[in-house]
Amino acid sequence: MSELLTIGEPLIVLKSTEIDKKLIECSSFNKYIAGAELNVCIGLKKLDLNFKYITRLGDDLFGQTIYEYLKKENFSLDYIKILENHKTGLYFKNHVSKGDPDVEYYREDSAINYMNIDDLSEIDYDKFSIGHFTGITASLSKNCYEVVEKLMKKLLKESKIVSFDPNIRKRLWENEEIMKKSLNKLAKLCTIFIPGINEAKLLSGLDDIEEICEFYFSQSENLKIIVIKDGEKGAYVKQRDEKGFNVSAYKVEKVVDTVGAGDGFAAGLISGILKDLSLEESTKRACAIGAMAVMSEGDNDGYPTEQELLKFMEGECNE
Ligand code: KDG
Repeated sequence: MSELLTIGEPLIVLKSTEIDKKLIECSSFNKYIAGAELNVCIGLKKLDLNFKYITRLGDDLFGQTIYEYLKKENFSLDYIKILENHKTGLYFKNHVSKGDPDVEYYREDSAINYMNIDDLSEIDYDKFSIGHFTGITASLSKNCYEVVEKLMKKLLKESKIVSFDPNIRKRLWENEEIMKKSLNKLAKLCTIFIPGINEAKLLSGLDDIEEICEFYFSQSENLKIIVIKDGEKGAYVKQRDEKGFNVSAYKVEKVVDTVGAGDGFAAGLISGILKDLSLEESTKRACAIGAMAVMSEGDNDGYPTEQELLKFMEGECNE
């Protein structure tokens, strides 16, 4: 069966229990597990799909928490290592009733930053049909950028599907210029590009959606599909040399937490591809999981099982 390969930094997130308070005023927090690519894996796990997650954890309490979780959830531990005397990434976020929360990261020098391209020699690429990457991992350090770039190049060379979500976190980059240049460079190494609409505008410097697609298709022959996420509006899908189409969003009763919705979207899209569904059907699954994700607390708690997903997609009418 086809399988996904991804790499990323797992994090502990401490989320405030108090609503609409600034982080500095918050005194009570709940603990969750997060991390963009780990969220995608959790999404695929819930859907009973196969993947392998490459990462490094510190040998601290947070690393242990994440390792125990991965073991309990039956993750393959083949490419997961605990590094002695290293730290695991941590972040805080507040609880907002509208918009995106404030976040504060403690992840400089965490275990994953000590990975380098030599660590990739142990990977058996044959069994993977898709690789998924985000700009978050690439932003963490020079080592992490090189590892992501190398993996993307390797999978491309092996004619695999390579999806890339720029997942912009400005504060993780040295400056905006470096961020744009680096993310646009990585976008050349993917076959499916999955930016949010505002990310696509910022990275391309363009406003019009067709011009944005043209910009990315013309900068790389590798790129076959662009799926642009547009929150409440759904997504715009464009295949090279074909007419683009829109996929509507699913109705969200109440937004509880927006973080992790994009990873849910990616998990939905990838799940459709792994199941050999059409691009339209895969994007519908993506929109549905994105909608389900924003209706619950943690970064990945709202992700559905296959049954829950199908029920939601049948029950909800597209807006
Ligand atoms: O996409 C969701 C992620 O942003 C979240 O789970 C934590 O990886 C994370 C980050 O760096 O913000």
